Amino acid sequence: MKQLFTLLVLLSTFYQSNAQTTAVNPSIKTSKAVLDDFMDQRFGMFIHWGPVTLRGTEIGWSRGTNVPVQDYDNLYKEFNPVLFNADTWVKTAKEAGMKYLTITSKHHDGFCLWPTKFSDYNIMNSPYKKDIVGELAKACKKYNVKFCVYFTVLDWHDPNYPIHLPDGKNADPKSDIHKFIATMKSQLQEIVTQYHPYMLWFDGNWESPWKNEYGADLYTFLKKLDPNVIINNRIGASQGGEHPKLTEGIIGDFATPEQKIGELNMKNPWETCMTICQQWAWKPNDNLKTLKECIQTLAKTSGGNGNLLFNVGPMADGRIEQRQINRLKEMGDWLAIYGESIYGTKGGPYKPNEIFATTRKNNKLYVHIFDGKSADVILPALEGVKVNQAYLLKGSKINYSQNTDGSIVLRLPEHLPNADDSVIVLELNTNAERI
Ligand code: FHN
Repeated sequence: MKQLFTLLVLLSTFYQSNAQTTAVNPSIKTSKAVLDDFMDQRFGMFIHWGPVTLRGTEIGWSRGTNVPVQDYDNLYKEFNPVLFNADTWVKTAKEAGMKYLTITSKHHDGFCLWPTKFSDYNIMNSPYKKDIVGELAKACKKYNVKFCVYFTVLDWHDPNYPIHLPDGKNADPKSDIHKFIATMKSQLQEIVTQYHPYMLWFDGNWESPWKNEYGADLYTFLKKLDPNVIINNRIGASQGGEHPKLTEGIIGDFATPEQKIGELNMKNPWETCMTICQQWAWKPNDNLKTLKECIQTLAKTSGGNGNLLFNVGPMADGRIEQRQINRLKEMGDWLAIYGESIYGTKGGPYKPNEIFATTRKNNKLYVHIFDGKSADVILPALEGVKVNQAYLLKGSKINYSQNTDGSIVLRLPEHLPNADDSVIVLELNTNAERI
């Protein structure tokens, strides 16, 4: 009996301590005010870049698959992006209407785009010898774009990380995950104290060596360095399957649906990450998304109350492809007219669909019309809501009626101003954000 009791005490102690180490002290979590500011930005640039662009294959994932490991790991010796200009990249983001920029400081291939003291596998040992991360941080400050950093918790190049190839299964017995984490913390301390990122975008949390308690410890460590740094939900161990929502026990400040528009969620912050082409890193002749896809993705993301982190893959010489720049400029031109219906708005109250999405701010409900084919768009009734007036944003009045059940009928003009997304403003008898 005594042995059984001892065993029960040991087990409960183990589980209690384990539970404690996988949770984060609520008092250090990012404040609502900081997260609200992040969600008001709505639109950011993601950049996946590294020596692999010399091959035009996928960053990290092509190491040991499309490109032999030996070749891949020596690409940095040829990497000399002499046409890289941080101001040009940041101005491209700004002209696209993007409010923040996230650079892959270190992706799964382990190559570091800043002069870290904790790994020789970094940009200063390439022919280029300049601090890419630092240059971008400076340019973001100059052009008032929020600077953010992507960092992976898996590193197939580092001998202390147990797995050395994409989808590798057998942990290397010569590896040492605790030394790996110590190096990671030193590198993150460099990044946070030298470049002061607005947000840290973690990735790579799905492989077996990464434990939830490592993520809890890392979140706590980072918050001691900067209590206001925003951290995504890929710092704790993945719960399997798609990148998780922000449910109980998930460590991080916002959810990260990938290559798809997240679901309408008025409670927990989320940000969709998506490629403007198909590959994250640059690939010759990759499929570029149409302007309709780009604008409607942004509108539906905002309509779902989320942000869009839209990815470009710069080329090996340091330039972003002109066709990607042109597409982003077209998005910026749309936002120059309709940005009021995106930035600083809330999503909902309707679930985005193929006909329309809605965003809202104060007493205004913005109806994003994606398909002007039908003469009318009918919005289901909203309790206690009356429409006082309706008009095209920056345009003429819209005929409308409200049925006895409260549903709203918008009579679309024969020609809408924008085939991809024309925005109708409904001025309501109440604060639209409280519906
Ligand atoms: O493996 C990475 C991938 O290369 C890319 O960085 C995306 C961006 O969200 N994240 C991982 C796949 O989920």
